[in-house]
Amino acid sequence: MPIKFPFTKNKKQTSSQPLGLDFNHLPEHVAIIMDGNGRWAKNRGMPRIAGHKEGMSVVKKVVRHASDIGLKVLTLYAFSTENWKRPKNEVDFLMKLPVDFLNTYLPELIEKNVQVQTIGDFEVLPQHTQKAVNEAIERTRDNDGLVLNFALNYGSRFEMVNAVKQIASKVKQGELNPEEINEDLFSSELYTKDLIEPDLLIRTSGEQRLSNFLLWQLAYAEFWFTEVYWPDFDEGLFEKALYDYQNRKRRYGGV
Ligand code: V07
Repeated sequence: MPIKFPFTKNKKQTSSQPLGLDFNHLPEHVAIIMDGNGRWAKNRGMPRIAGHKEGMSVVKKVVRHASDIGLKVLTLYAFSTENWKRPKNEVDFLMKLPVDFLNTYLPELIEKNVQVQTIGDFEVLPQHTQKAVNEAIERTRDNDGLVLNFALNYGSRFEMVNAVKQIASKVKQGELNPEEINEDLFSSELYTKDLIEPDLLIRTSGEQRLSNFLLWQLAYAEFWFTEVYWPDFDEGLFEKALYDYQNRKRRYGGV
């Protein structure tokens, strides 16, 4: 299926002129905080879960686009360690979304050569969630296209504290000398040990915070924010983020 570039459907924030993306110099790893689903629903007099459901359709669109333009890694913040504080019905609904998503979309992920991965404390998720996601990981293990990395029950401080515990225990066992502790060793104890670092962070819905997302890994990333709620995000805005990223790089990279 031919893909038309650039994708400039969104008239609100993107120009109707071609953006002139340089497809040879895209970010390799894009991370997204998909915020504003509840507010999107509230503004329409709908329950919060309706916003999450709509948000899930946007995930499909963005994954398709990321895969089509040849991104290497897309990390999506689907559920944070803080999200357990939400009402039980909302948490239950959120935990069914991976099942729902994969029921309808796993064949396309396989067809597109996408590899599914997760970061976060996976073992405490409900069995049905784990089962669906594990099946997707299993069935896409040998794919070498886009890495679709879902942050599920993820918290960056928890991740780093665990890394410190691992390192401390190696020192205690005499397997490691404190002098050998460096940034690479620390990185190798994080969930993201096998991934390249994000080049670009996108957050929707007007919030400009990291909210405990990839604190270590985003050290050198560009940050891009939009007022648009996640259910209204689309390929046009995604391209705008990539375009702005390229322009920033050009300005102080001297390329
Ligand atoms: C979730 C939809 C997107 C907006 C943000 C919150 C709600 C896709 C997944 C998913 C996760 C793992 C997987 C396949 C799909 C998902 C949760 C929430 C918990 F293997 N969207 N989405 N998971 N939302």
